[in-house]
Amino acid sequence: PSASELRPTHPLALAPVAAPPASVDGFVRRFLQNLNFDQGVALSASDDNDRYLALAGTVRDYLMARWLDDQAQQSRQQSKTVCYLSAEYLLGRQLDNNLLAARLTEIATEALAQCGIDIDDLRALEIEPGLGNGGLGRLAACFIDSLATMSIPTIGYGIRYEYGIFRQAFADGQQVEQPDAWLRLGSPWDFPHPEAAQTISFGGRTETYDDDGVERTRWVPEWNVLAVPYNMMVPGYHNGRVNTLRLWRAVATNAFDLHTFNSGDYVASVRAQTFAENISKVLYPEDSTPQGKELRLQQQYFFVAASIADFVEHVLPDGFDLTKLPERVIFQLNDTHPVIGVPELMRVLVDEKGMEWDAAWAITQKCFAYTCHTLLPEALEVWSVDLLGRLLPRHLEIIYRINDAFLLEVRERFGDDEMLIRDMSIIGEHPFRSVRMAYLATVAGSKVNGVAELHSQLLRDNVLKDFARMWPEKFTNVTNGVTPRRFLRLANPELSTLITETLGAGWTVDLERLRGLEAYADDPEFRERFAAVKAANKRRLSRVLAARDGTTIDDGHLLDVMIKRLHEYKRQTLKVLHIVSAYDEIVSGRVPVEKVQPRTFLFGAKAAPGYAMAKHIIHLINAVGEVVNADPRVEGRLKVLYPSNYNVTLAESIIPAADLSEQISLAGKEASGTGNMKLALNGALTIGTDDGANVEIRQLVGDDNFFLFGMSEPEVEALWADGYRPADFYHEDERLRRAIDLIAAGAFSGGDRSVFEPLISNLLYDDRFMALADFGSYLDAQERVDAAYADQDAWVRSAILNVARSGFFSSDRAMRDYLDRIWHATPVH
Ligand code: OAK
Repeated sequence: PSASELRPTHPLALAPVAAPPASVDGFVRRFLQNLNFDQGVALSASDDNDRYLALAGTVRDYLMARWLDDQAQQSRQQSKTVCYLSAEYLLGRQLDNNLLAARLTEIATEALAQCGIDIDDLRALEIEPGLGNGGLGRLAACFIDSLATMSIPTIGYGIRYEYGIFRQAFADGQQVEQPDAWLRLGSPWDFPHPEAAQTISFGGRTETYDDDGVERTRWVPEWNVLAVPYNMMVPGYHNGRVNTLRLWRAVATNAFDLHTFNSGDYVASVRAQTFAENISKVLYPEDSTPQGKELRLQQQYFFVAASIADFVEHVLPDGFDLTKLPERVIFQLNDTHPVIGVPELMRVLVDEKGMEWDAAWAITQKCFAYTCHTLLPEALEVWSVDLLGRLLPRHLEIIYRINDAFLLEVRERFGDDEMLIRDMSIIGEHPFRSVRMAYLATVAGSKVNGVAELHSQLLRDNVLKDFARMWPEKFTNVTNGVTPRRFLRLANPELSTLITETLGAGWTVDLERLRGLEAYADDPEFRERFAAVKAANKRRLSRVLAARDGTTIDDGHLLDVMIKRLHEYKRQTLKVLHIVSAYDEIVSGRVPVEKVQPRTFLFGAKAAPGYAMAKHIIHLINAVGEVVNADPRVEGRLKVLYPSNYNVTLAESIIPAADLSEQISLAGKEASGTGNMKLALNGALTIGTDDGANVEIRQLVGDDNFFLFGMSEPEVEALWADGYRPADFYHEDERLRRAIDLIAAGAFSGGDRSVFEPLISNLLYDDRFMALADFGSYLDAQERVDAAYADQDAWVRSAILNVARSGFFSSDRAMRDYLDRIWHATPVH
């Protein structure tokens, strides 16, 4: 018989894929099998990395049957799939999350113990996939976790960067960046599928041709690369669901270098290959400050074009009627990075599938929705028309046509107001002719959402106000959320146990149940246990820091944490000014040292490598830390810690230990924040401005359990309109003057006044984010913190109430909101 006539007949070949038995015995067998047959070593000869890889492989094996089943179901079923398009996924370590999801934690621990292995030793080996910068990337990771847990058919699409976010080290207090070779020890969690590769084209020109009397356009590209998918498992929590995260890697095509190769220049042909593979080489380390680099546009088009083609060709059944596409998919645009997908889908429908423009546009508009994650004007992505036209000539034509039709609509609606037309055009003219990606997304999307109430309001009122006037129903809010599996259950096992013993187990997937803890806020025994958990988490963090940096957290210290990207709008400088002021008050004898509440200030933050001011701030934090930590006059009272290379793994140790959460951005600048949610959920009290999701946190936890300070957004606007002069605040506030003078005088730079001069003059004469204006109010709030912490009983009560009232911030709730307001997809069990 020919191969095509062969059919499986063996009973094993006919049976569905089976997971190994969920027992210690079953786990041991599979683990040893993987160690021997996949890693090629005997247990006795294996090292920790072999063992880690075999362990990861074993966990994978348990999830495999469900995964294969869910993938098969995806093409059979008729229900809608959420395709989350994101240039970043900041996943964090996989092992523990996957063990937890599959209910294997105890079994695996015991199985390895019976093999003479401490599972903790293997846990520590995993290098987290840092395929994101900060909030936006971590949010994507929380969302896909929730979608799997809620059994929503989802594919996360993104890029498999060979190098993720850089490793941060400090040299003389200054940031140095090192490459993050996260794949170097193997990548047990993903599966390459070269057979499902897509060819992605770039460059060239367009031409028209006659198609049976109809004039059509086609793209004649100049070069191409292969996009090879790597699939990762996204297991739901305790529900057997395993969704897929599909990350694309760029590989050179043969066609690409054939010409050069044939001409005999082998070296040039290899160079060409390197050029193609550069596309997925490295994550751009800029958070909210796009540089308009060509390679970045290549990355964006590369992953979005591959994802759309993948969905249309591989996920949908053969012969699918594309007019029904909106019933089967919603492409959610995670900020503007994937927005080039809009003209790409138009190109596929019109040029490749021969659809009429209007029909294709109606479909496209239903298939996309756009989430905006910023308010900073410099974060709104624009691409120069020159660059876009060179790299994607057909897409530029399509964008022009979309814009023409859109501007006609604007004229119909608002008349020939040329100013308005210029303001709303997808094509901007200044300072250079460019495509405004947020506008394209807003025009194309079925919905546009902000990520917290205040942020969505400001989008409607300021950033996208003309669009909101035109299509009020398009705009909606979905307040962000965080996954309680990683950020409570895994990160804070002791608190999780206490909650489960108090309320039962259901809270992990129904976080509003934490409300039940309110009843225990006044229970002395519960309070004592809660306080003991916090103390234990601080000791655990202290051990982690001791092992990596040789630093510790002293007993009895209030742990005050500020963990987030380093950015001027987040105002790490305001925090430093507070520390310098507290230090100055003691050493100048203005406050007796024994009156000071002992505090450890902990920072975690990376700066974009090209962001000079952010790097000055890092240097200042380290410089202040060095002086404060070495000064016997404040010993035991003030301490500054700045562990390098803050990432998801470190966050999981810091968050459960924190007492105070610093959320001190200038009002109107932080879209939402999600660290604020994680910290409140773990019983830290927030000191914060009325910004982003802080507003909702405060409303929920109550004013008594939150330290509010600073100007409100309208007050910020008013002061700005008035002509803000930071130096006035410097002259009027003695504490501020003393703190700034101390830095300026070189107290933290060995007497050298030049070191922090750029930072000081920026504060005094520019201070775009108004740190000086909020300083007085901030210090007053910090005094309230000290007073509150002195009453430990009351503090613990507030901390419990923070946990009890943070259930709203589960990403499960956020996903329900997206499903109801935007996606209209349903679970498939
Ligand atoms: C990154 C690049 C471009 C635009 C925005 C970002 C970004 O990370 N934004 C952050 O998104 C988070 C998730 O929505 C928010 O919590 C942060 O406030 C926001 O800065």
